[in-house]
Amino acid sequence: MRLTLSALLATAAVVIAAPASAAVVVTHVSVGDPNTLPAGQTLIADFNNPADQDATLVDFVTLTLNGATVGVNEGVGGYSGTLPNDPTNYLTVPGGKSATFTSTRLMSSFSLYMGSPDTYNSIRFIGAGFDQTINGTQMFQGDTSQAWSWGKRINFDFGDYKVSQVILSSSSNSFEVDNAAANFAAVPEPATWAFMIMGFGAAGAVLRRRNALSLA
Ligand SMILES: [Ca+2]
Ligand SMILES: [Ca+2]
Repeated sequence: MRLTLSALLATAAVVIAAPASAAVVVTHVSVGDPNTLPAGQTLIADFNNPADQDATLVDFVTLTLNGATVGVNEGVGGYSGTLPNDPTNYLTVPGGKSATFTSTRLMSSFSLYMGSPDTYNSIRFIGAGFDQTINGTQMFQGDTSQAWSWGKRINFDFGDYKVSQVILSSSSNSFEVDNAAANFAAVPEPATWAFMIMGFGAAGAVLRRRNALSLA
């Protein structure tokens, strides 16, 4: 089989090319169910231990609570609402504060069980060449009830993009969430890397041969 340089470069371009679409797809995947996770997602944080607020269940994710609280005034009007069917502790992001998940493994989707929908809640996703903020109106799909009886798992799918940081923030009290989960992108197999390196090597060899021929 004879591989031309253009074919090799086309293959390389497909591997390297930046994804075309840039929209986070927001889906409400379950109602009133704190615990069921979307297929393929891993639980990151359950916020059940107020004494160890940034405890995470996977060692490649860190959580920074920039004024957000766990086990503080949960269900106290004016500060933190409640999450239906969830008797455990959860994360409250009050006005002017934030909470940041940072992962060394890239995420292809992320989800949270959320309560009391507020338009002033927001969630920001950051990855290589990617930075998108979803506001409360988008996140809760127009639901502005602020009802404490409202509880849904909301999933954020990044399409072809990969996200390494998720920032929850709110401009007023409060943004209440529990049981954060994510689908972590597969780490390329050694064989895949070997194939790519061989491909680049072959492209280089063709280039060198062409240069040698043109000098002749
Ligand atoms: Ca919890
Ligand atoms: Ca709320």
